Amino acid sequence: MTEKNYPKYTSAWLPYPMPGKAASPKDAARLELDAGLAYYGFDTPVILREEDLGEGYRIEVSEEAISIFAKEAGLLYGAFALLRDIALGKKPESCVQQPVYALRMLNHWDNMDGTVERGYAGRSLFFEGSRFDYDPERLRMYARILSSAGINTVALNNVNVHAPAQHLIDDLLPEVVEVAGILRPYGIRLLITVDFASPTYNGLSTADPLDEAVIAWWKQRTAAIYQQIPDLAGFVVKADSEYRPGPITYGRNQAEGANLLARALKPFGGTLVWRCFVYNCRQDWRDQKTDRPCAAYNTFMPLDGQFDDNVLLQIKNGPVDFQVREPVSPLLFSLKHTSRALELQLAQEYTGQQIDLYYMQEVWQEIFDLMPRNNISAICAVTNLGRDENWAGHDLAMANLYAYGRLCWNPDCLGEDMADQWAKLTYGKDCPAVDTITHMLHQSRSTYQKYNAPLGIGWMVEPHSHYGPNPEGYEYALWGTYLRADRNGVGIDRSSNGTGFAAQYPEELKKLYEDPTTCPEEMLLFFHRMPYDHVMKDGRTMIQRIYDDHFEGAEGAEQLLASWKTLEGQLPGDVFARVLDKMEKQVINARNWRDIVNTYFHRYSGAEDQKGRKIY
Ligand code: GCW
Repeated sequence: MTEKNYPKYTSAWLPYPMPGKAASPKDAARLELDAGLAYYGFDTPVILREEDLGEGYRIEVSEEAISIFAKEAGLLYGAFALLRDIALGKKPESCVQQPVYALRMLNHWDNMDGTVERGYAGRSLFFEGSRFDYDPERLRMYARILSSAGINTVALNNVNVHAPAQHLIDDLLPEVVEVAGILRPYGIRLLITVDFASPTYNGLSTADPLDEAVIAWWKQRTAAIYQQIPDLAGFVVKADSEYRPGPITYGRNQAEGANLLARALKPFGGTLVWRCFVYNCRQDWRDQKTDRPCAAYNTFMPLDGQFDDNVLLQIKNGPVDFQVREPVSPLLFSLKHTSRALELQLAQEYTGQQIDLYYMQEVWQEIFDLMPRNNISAICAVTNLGRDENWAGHDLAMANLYAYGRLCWNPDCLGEDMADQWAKLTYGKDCPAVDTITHMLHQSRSTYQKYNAPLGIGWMVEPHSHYGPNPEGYEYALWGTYLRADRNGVGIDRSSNGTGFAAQYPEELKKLYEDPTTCPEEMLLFFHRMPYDHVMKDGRTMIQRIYDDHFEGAEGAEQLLASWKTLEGQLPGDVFARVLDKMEKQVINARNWRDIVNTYFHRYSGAEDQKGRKIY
């Protein structure tokens, strides 16, 4: 199924020639080592030795040789780690490594018509025209890139299961089997995203999770799938969320729905990944009691302890929806008897759509600073990949994929500068552009946040597309996304005097967030409704801080562009030109955000900018 005129792809951070087809992870490890060691001019022999360390590996370095002890995918992880050190100019050292999380997942939101929901890197890598359509060679490249960062599980199809993707578990299964076969030698396993109502597309009158015929149907179907794909990681489900069917549709609760599928998967060692993104998406903006961030906790906490042990509740990092600033979801702290996966979003839906630069390491660092890493047992991210030549649309957005893979392997890597590593691996450790690129990546988040929705308020985006400013675009909509700005102030009181959301946190965090004087200022308007003349810690009024941030943010975008322009001639011409194009667009976007947000609040507050800058 090779696509004609398929473009040539960048090799991401594995610059040496793509080795031939591997039959097994061990085989892939050998081929990668042979190609990589030759490319980096490293001549100490590297020997692969079998030892059962699960997915982990042990490296032993002596004068004469380097040995990697592991089995299967562990050998590949060891090989990639060794090659990484060599590429970064580090002297290989003896070590033992184990991944912290067994499931290190990517969710593609790809539809079989070839579109990608919230995709900013071209069309689907896997589908086109309502069928599978991919270049097998490119899927091998994809698999080795993922595996070299540490990712081991992928779901190809969107959590919103659009036709004909509901047939991936029956009529289209043979093609899923083929993809599984391409990914397997790189240690990558598949998850299939299923539609909770599947039995009803197959002759049953209901998908009620307690119905005997439904239970039997899932058991039989799951067994048939495992016969074809014995190493399938399991199923992913988005249920009772944004108009998707789920147990509530049939008068049952989330645990009853999840356990139905978990029990079908259990005999085969499969995991049921069940998303917690459940909220009322038909809220009336006049309803001031319902508060969307409270929803997931309110739905799932009462059921803690009722989920089977192979259910993994997948929880978005924030309680709303991947906004530019959100606190960590309280569910990640509170569930005690149910396994949890943290869900991140590499696709930059609200963070610049792979036009604006937005490097995420700091975001994740803040999550892990608050949340002990054993609060979760797996990590998942919505991918930022597509058919674009450079995989992620924006060449520099690949830094997020790299850092993400490393994070899933071991969050301790957050202590390393993964932006610097990524730039060195991608462009060569001696490339003169590395320092500037690393600096730009580190500047990118604060720049973007400054010109975006201020102080944790979120939204303010163009409805549907979610790119660019539209302060009241969602204000009177059904999605529970309100700012409630007026001439006196802005924000929602989520303390005990308000919606009570802050009380979902453990005591210490609750106290911190409840009180506007201790609440981190970046999240002030998430937790509190504040007047424009509220005095911030540095003595500025809140409105002045909003104005200043927006002017600084837009200037920051201009500086990023200026920095990039200094790199002409230091990078391949096509890379330079592609990123230049994105950065020019980012500057326009940043100016729009600056002017629209400042004007919006100026009109409500009537406050003048103390520096007399132009507000419309
Ligand atoms: O934020 C919303 C996105 C939807 C997405 C949904 C989800 C896949 O705008 O596009 O649907 O989140 O996470 O399920």
